[in-house]
Amino acid sequence: MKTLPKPKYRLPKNHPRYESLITRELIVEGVEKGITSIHGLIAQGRGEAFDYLIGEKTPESALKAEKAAAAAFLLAKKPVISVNGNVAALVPEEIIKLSGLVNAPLEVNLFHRTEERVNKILMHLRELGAKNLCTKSDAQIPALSHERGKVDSDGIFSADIVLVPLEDGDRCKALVDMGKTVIAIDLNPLSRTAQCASITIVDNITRAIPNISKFAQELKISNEEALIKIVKEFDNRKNLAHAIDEIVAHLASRRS
Ligand code: PTJ
Repeated sequence: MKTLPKPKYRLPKNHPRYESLITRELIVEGVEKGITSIHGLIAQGRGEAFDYLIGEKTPESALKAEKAAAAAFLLAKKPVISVNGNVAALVPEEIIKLSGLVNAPLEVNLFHRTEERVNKILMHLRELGAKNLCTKSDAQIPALSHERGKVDSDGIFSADIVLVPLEDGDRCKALVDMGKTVIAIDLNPLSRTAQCASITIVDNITRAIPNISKFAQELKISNEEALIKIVKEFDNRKNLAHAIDEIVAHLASRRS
């Protein structure tokens, strides 16, 4: 069961934006605990704006991508889940569950990296029961000069599949250039990460991670051939175009 933060102000459960306010509270709490970067507040605001545009529910295109992501994870030889400060604040229990289901270790990889924050996030994940963690930073992603380039040689560096939730940057391209399959979760279908990932999930991470876990549970009994078919039939370009069409259709439906 998810531990929800206790807001310092009164937050009535029947408030029409209760869920959204609780999500904000999780990010604020993350910042106060030193887990989430202060820039994470801005990222959350951007995410919220795009969530409005998709109607604050998982669109069909995202469900398709979430299913393809689950199949890709089940086929992977060495999958890794990358964790940043927003992910650690919003869905820590959910990524630990997914990590167990698809046997993918968690690796903390930060844009605004400080050793103090890396250690706080690791401690936070361990306290919640995470056991499968990649904790070294002994390798470097080629052609990526900023702090996100520091990775674990047994984790992201040698992974065949990497889940990169919530980032808009050049790491995705660098990982794709290394020959990896990159699964991105990003509410902005136009971000650089969304555009260059192998499988892009345009959905809120709070819905996307439980959905991937649900599909992974369902697909666990499928044979390899069936999983390969799901991944092969998934076309990221087409699916991103579908996500944009869904935004346009949602906006049009609100015009009257
Ligand atoms: O913890 P750090 O130092 O690694 O920093 C993490 C953040 C997220 C602050 C950093 O990566 C960053 O600044 O990211 P950006 O450039 O703001 O990009 C974040 C992307 O995630 C944007 O495209 C947002 O639309 C998207 N986003 C934000 N919140 C969510 C989201 N996507 C899915 N679910 C969300 N809740």
